Amino acid sequence: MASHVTFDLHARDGKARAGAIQTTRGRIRTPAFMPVGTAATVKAMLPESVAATGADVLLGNTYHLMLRPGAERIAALGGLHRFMNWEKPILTDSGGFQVMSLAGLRKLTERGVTFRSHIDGSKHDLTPERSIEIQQLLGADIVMCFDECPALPATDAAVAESMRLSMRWAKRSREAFGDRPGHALFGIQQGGVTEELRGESAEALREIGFDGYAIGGLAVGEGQEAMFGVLEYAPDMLPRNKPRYLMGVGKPDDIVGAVARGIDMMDCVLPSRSGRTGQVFTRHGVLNIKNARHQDDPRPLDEACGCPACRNYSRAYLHHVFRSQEIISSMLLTWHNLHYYQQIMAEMRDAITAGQFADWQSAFHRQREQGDI
Ligand code: PRF
Ligand code: ZN
Repeated sequence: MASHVTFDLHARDGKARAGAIQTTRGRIRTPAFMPVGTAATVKAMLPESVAATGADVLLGNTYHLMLRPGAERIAALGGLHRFMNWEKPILTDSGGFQVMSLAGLRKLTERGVTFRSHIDGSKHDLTPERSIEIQQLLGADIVMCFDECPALPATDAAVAESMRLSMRWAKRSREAFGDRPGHALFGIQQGGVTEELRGESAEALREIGFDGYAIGGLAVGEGQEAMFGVLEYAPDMLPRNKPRYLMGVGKPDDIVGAVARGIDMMDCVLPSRSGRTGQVFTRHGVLNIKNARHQDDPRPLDEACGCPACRNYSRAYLHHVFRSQEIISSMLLTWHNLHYYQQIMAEMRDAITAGQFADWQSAFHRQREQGDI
């Protein structure tokens, strides 16, 4: 299979891995964190600002973009990269997960899923074939298989049935994708928190063959301990020479724990969404800028952070603009949070390369335990 998307591993330290995915639109340094640009924007950020935080790749969403403004419209306007003014790689999620969490009146069949739009109630159809077509119209560099993700807890029988449907859809996704040099297709492992089902899913995906492998179906209510439990074995079931992507994760300590267990890529709305709700992630833990204790505080959010919010503004100012619902509040806090996430990723890549990941991880946890922020 011709593919100009390649993955090179540079270093391993324990189970943690550092490397790079090379695409025609540039290099994705791994472990990578992908900011979420659901509606063709990382909310409150200019694309050049997102790039300045250190992001190499964005995540876009089939579900949102098919509903508004429509995949054919974006294609006619030159594709998603041009439409949103982001030249670097884009990975698009396939829509199944968003249909299940956002859409109304869903009906699931072997063929796919019909649902009503959460925006205007209009009726739509998604199948593996249509999801792949939409992602192609958008011009995604990395395309995800169409899958189904059951909410946990669920019975083993329900998880097994859903996983097997997702594996049949993975086969159809692969066939619909065909051979597209310069574009990659990732499979998505399902199977809940059951080792045997995760194994069966991995085997089905390996047999079909993908350019990368995602771990889906986690961070859906099972808790960190159960998620880490699955990550003790699930990454080892996937090919070592391909990127492993943990979907929809997570908080900073989830991300560090996932990298320690062999994950190469992640995405989450948390840093950007929290930026708009006043939740700030720092080396010392989480703070809420809404809190009155910040109103006279001349210090930055984090004196060691190099982002514009920390270099140029006090906590008192950020508290004030948040309370006043000024737009700059979302801009500055989102920038800080994304910068912090990318800072962690860069430090982890360096630590893995230097063979000092365990030390880095202890220091990460120690700083957070010192609390008092
Ligand atoms: N499948 C897809 N997207 C996802 C997930 C999944 O299981 C998750 C689960 N955390 C987040 N996003 N296609
Ligand atoms: Zn900052």
